[in-house]
Amino acid sequence: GTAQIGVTGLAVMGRNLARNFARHGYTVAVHNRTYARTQSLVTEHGDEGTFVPSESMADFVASLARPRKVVVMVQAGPATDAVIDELVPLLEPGDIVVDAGNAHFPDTVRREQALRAHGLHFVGTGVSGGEEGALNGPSIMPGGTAESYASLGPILEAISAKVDGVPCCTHVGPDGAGHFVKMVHNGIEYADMQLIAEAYDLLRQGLGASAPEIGEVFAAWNTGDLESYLIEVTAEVLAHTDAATGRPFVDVVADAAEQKGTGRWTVQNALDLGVPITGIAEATFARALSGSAPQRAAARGVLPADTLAWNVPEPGAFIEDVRLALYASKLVAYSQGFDQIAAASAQYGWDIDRAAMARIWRGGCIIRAKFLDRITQAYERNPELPLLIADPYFTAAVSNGVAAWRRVVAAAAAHGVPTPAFSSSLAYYDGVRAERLPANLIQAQRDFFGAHTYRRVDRDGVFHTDWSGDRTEQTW
Ligand code: NBP
Repeated sequence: GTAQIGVTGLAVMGRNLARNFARHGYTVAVHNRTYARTQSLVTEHGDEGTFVPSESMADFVASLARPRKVVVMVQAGPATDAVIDELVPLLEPGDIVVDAGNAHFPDTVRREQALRAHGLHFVGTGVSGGEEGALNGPSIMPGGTAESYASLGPILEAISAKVDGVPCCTHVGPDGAGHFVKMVHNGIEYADMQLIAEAYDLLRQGLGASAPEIGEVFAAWNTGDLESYLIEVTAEVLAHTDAATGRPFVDVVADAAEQKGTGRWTVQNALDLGVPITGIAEATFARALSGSAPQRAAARGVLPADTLAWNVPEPGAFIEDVRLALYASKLVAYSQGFDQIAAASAQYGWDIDRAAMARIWRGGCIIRAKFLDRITQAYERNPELPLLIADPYFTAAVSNGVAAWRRVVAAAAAHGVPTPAFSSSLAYYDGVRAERLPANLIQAQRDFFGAHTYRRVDRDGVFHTDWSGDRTEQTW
């Protein structure tokens, strides 16, 4: 065979990835379970490059140059396993199977192990940016062996988004590292979206501003520290008018948020690792609360809303407070997400370079933003940095916003406006910087009822007090 790369699974994502490869001059073998999709790709876009269509998996594999590189872009879960099972007997040692779907990283770890036993490279790869990104340049997060990246990497880098000429693609780490990092990316996206939604709600309730007016505020914010794809999208959505009613579009959209599950995976993993990602967790739960129809119906008219009349005396100052609070909360959410990457990297032996992760998220993905450069710089200054907001730039940025942050969270609480992500981010900030937390009392309680022992501030060692007896202290 002569094709340099193959794509099997030609629904929206796979079709656009195949076109992206072809547009970059690669000869692309294409295959799909249902042949009609393969035919329509070649009929509609055959002029964009060189496609080699095959009806059978065997012909598809035979059309590829060795070592073969096969990108699998099918539904995550059993469909991915079915395609892998079909591929493996047709491949030879040294060939590379790339799973570019949204697999859960433990599945990727399992598949990598299974394919390694056949002498095959399995590269679980996060691909962000939706269908538009797949076609015009996504952020790409490949796991797998360094050996596989040597031949696969240049092709993926070629089709990835570029920022300042730098590809938004790098080798993340072994086995499940790529899909893990994509998962955390999505978790951070949840937090970022929730924070933006809370800022919108504060401006709506505090100022009585209309959606288009708030859209103008977001458009202005997009020229400063907050500049990002999500802020830009927010401004556009808020400015949009519903054709049917003539009302602002967001005013006719039902307020029950849905999710496909990557936020949940992120939070579940954070609980396993013991990493407090309060921003992502609150964002995931806020979506769940918004969708809790029976509970919301039961509360309506029974639990008094108590939203006090909110007359903000100086709208300009309030808008600036919300902006500062949003930026500080966002820094906390990102700091937490990068902590989770560090913890997973240590736990699973991945050696992930956090500076590089922030770099490949600058383009092609949903959380793309200028400020990610700041994160890269922080981890370049100190690759072992234990807390992002302890880096000098971020410490200054958070300190600059902290008074505004407190005013906004306090005012929201006083007026009955829920700000779970703003509030929990502030609580995290106050917790992580506290000289002394009330965990001393937790330890004392645990020792009282469960003899769980405690440490002392004045002496080394592990101690237990005989609570049910004479209350003398024993060294454990
Ligand atoms: P879908 O997730 O809708 O999957 C459809 C594709 O899977 C079709 O090619 C279909 O073949 C194939 N397929 C299925 Br379903 N079962 C199969 C089986 N047992 N054997 C072989 N093929 C099978 O496609 P998509 O929306 O393009 O998404 C592809 C992947 O990309 C998914 O993992 C998804 O989670 C991920 N994704 C990522 C983003 C992003 O922003 N990164 C966005 C959207 C999706 P058929 O044509 O014969 O039915």
